[in-house]
Amino acid sequence: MAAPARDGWTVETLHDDYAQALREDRVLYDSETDHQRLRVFENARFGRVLTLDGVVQTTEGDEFIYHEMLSHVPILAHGAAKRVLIVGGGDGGMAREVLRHASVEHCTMVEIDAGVVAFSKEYLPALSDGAFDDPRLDLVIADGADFMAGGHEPYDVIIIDSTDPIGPGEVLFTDTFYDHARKLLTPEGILVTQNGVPFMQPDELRGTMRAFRALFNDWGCYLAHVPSYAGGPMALGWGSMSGAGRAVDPTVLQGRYASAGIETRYYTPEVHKAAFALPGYIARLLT
Ligand code: AG3
Repeated sequence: MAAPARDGWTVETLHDDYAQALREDRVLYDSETDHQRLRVFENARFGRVLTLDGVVQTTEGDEFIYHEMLSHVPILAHGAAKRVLIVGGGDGGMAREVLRHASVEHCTMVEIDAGVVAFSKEYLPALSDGAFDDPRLDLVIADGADFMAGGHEPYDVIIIDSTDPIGPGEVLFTDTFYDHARKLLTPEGILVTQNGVPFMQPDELRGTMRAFRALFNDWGCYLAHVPSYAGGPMALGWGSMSGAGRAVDPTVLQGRYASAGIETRYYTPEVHKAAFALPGYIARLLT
């Protein structure tokens, strides 16, 4: 049964037994693209909120947490990432954070929905903050799964900035997709994924971790607290053929962070290391 509608509020449709509601102070956009229903409204606490098919994707207020943690953690753990691939991420927030690293020479972003990109530039310009004009960015409008299956020069970091595994995002959670991602990584390369909120969506993380165990030498997940992804911390998957990235020393991370010269609001080298500490109920989903 869907959560009851409330006038002037958006009630999220993601979970069966629990829903968050956000007041809509002003609806800025509401329309159907070829792939999904897109809405943007304004909320006093979160700023502009983007929903796809009734699920909160990002908000101006707390997007920094998710985007910083899915970009700086693998990039700084790698230490010399030159080529980065983003799958999804049409709002441009992930590309913005990736391109803050001067060491990144090339960033490919594969987004299935051209509508999300065009629309985000207009209604959520703070998200991309000029990233779409960066000459290092190569925007490809294609199905991420098809792109992955084709031959490409390998990447040092691959970031899956997906929706939940419902609708167009579903293929980004399959074993075949992860296997293709693995083959597209350099030997020290790192794959990171969006795996939902494990308290509410344990199977989403369990499924990805089962696939990672079979594919990667070093695998696991780390956590970030994003208020608008309600229901507990969000799990971010980690897969690599090399253990070097995850084992990196805190002092090394501090040095890399300092020389990258980027200012962050959630990420710190200490938070980076601590994010891999898993509460028991989440650790059990990995066994
Ligand atoms: N995509 C991740 C949305 C996941 C929402 N899931 C949830 N609340 N369990 C974000 C796209 C931002 N670039």
